[in-house]
Amino acid sequence: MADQTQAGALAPLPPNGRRVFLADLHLDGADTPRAKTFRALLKRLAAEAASTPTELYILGDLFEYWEEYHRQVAALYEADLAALEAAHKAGVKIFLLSGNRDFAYGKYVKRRFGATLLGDGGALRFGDGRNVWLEHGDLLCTADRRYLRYRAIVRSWPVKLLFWLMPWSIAKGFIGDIRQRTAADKKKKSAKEVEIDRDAARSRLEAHSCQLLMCGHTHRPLADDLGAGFRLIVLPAWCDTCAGYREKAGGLMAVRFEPDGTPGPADAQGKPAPA
Ligand SMILES: [Mn+2]
Repeated sequence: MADQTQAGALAPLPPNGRRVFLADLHLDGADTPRAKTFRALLKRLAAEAASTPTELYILGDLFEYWEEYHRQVAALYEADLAALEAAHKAGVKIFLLSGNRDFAYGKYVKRRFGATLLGDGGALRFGDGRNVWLEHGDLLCTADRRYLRYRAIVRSWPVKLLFWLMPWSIAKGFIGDIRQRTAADKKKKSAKEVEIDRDAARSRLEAHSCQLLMCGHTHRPLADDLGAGFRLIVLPAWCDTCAGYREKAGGLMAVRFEPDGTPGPADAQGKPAPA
């Protein structure tokens, strides 16, 4: 696993700055409510960035599928990419972690919306002094052995080379096939297989000298202590709730977003909560 701790890492937020953390948007190129709310949120962040340093962290599975070998992939997500680009131009800093769906990020997203790629994980420092480790969460589902084997294969260079060489007409078929299999596979998985391994989470925090681990992937939101001062937050899946987390001077809080991008208080499940 690439150690990204140095990539702009551990920089505390400027006093008036804010960060937004989202995961598992699973955008598919259609004008779904989850896509429209995301674009509305980007517009709002763009407006805020004029007066407030604003950072957006996407903890993987922004897109249902991503690679940069075929221009047809980016074309599919044009409305979302245009919204990300507009936010970037307005000053929003955008950080992407690899998901199990969208791990093949490269030059395109850097050029198009200035994305900082954090790959399989990255660290940052909160205003309250805590060091925070971010990752997608698939590597922490250690009971899901079949997926972890598959993961190693699809990310290997021979498979990448194969996809690079493949004409779009054939690649498209493969992608549809992978999506169907993943969906069918998900239904077959046991509860344990889709759970974050708490020991693995704790080891990760110890290895990177962090106290809080934030991830997504399981679509089972959670905010829990791991003991010895360590804490785990599994973000709600945006595709289910249009919710996430926000850090500003007051600390870290769960938020959900109205269709126009207005934030409101939420609980750890991403459900509306009293202010
Ligand atoms: Mn995932």
